[in-house]
Amino acid sequence: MKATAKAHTNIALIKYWGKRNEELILPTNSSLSITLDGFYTTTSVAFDEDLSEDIFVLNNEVITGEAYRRVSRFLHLIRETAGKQNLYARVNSVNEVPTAAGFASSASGFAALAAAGTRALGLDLTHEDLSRITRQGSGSACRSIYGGFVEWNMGKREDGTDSQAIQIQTENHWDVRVAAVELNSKMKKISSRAGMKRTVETSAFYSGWLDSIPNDLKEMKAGIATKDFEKVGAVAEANCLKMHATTLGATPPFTYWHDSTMRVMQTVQEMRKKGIPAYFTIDAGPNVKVLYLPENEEQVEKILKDIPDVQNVTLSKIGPGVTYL
Ligand code: 2P0
Repeated sequence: MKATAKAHTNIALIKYWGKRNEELILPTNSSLSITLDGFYTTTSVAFDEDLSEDIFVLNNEVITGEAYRRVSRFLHLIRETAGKQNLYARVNSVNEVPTAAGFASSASGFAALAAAGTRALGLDLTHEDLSRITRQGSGSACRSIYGGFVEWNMGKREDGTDSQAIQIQTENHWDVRVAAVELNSKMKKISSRAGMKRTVETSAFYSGWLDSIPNDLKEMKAGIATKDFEKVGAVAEANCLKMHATTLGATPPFTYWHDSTMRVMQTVQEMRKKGIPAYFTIDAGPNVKVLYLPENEEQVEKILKDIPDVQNVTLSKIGPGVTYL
């Protein structure tokens, strides 16, 4: 009744931004990501008949409060799936997702928890089944089940039975790199959960965002299939800008950008004018991720590190899906 799994974080090139069902975590649009090699979570789950409640230890610290409840609720879903409602678990998680890199750890965290938890209870699941369960812990986590290039199909059904991720290409298809640029920013954070909810409910631009997704997905998939970096980069950057535009159309309006966020965006666009193909994307925070090709790594890293307010630049390759240890 014990298992250990490792899962990597991912970065969306076509963003997930909004839910049609908050309970089941069903998205309003399909999304597409790459899994990253550099950042991962390793989680052991041990179910034990002597326990009267779950225990969650993260980086050697016992976790309580909302983070604990979220993990325990998710374990309950796994217990229900396995038909073992009254069995509690000891969860031990280690995050190799440096906060310095500016990544959220919920994607790798819930993917590793889902993989270890389901295996510990003897469930024999396909990757698609596992992705569907993982989705209910955190939406973006359902993409981290797979390595390489991954699409989360939003699905049509209201019970969520067709909303899961699939792999489009493995991590060996194409060597694209990502630089995670962490900025020196003390902005108060609006969680992605709260930010997407406000946007769906109030943004004047939300329908425009949704209308643009099918074509972005089509172009992105064509770019990945033909390894057309300019196309992949341009579509990813434009999709990110549209997502962030929706937040400015919300009531009350908000943005995740800091002035230094814009400085990095401008620097990336200037790199292109100098002939270095590089494109940015940004999630629900001020930090920037930059897509580039291996032959430009040294130049890109140096230029990014020289920008004022840049605290850290962490480089990553495309990584694998869930593995069991
Ligand atoms: C993404 N983000 O596609 C988008 C782009 C942030 C911006 O998925 O509420 O932590 O747990 O489903 O997955 C972050 O949202 O939200 C996210 P929940 P999640 O990567």
